[in-house]
Amino acid sequence: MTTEQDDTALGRARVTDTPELTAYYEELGALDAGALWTVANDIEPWYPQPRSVPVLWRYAELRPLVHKALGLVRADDAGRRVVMLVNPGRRDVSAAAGLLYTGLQIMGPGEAMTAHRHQAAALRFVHEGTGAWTIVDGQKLKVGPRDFAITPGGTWHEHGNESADAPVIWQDGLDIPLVNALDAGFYEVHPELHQKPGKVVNSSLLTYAAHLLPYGSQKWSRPYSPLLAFPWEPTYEALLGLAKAEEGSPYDGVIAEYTNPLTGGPVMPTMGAHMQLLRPGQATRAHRHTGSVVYTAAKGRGFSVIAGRRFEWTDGDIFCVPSWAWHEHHNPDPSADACLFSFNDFPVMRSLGFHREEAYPDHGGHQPVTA
Ligand code: GTQ
Repeated sequence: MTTEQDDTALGRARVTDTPELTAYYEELGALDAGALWTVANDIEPWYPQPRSVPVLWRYAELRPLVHKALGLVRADDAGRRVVMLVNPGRRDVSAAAGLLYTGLQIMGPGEAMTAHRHQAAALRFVHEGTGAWTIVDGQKLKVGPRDFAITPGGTWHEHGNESADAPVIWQDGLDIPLVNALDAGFYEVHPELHQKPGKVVNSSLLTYAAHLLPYGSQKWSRPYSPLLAFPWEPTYEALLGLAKAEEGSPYDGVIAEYTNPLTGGPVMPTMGAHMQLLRPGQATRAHRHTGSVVYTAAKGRGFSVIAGRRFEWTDGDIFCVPSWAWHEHHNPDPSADACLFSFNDFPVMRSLGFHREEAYPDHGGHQPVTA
């Protein structure tokens, strides 16, 4: 089923145009109708045909342009001051890959954005700056470099930077293109423009971070994680521990998912996120799966081979793996580990029964590199 087949096969549409048929298609078109066999092979491909292509965005190249936005637009006017990363095959929907959006948001010292909420879910991965905060449904979170935080769909949120001298740059990941593809988008500005945060900062971390389920947590009935922030240090510690205890995945190295502590499942119903560690010198085997992934090099350097192309990455670089593309990750450094943060639409794929995965069959699990 997944091997390449061609559309001359019996059972596939193979009608050649004639003047009579062309006239018939026009008659149908005039009634807002059409003949299935003219599009059947395109709308029912043998296997996924993403319009997204593998792309790598270099942080060193984007960073000066992200900084430039600070002087060009005021936060109040822009709403959010964000440089989007746009896949050349998905410009029409502002997606970085598949139906996932990503962008680099910059906030100057002392800046604060206004509060809003929308159906789209958001997540943040901090690239630089120590002053970032966000208020999610009245709960203030402070986040630093390499921390991960979520703003689930429908929650009020506003962001800012309390540093006196340095900007914050964090990466936003949203399911905006998915929500729009399903015509389910709503957006509201907070009636008072700002929330009144509770007194306790990082309260969800204080509540849930110790692998203990606190009294009262059974009452949580929302479809997302009550734990909203996942700091880097314990995440990295956990991966180092995991690397001692387990071999990990042949395709991803030492990989762990950020989870909802109440369910063990993904943090939000539409997007999941992982942190993975590649041991010194590790080369993973290639595999492919349905679902799109946006990766951020969080530590170290290495390269990934995606659909036969080699993409070199270093700290801060962002790259994407479109659905069903073969991919493998390499950390050629013999003395240092490398970490990749990533987010994905796997929860959607799994809940709809669309999840599929297969291992690369040849060459000892590695793709021939063509570019
Ligand atoms: O922070 O709410 O990059 O609504 C794009 C849309 C960030 C946000 C983005 C958004 C946000």
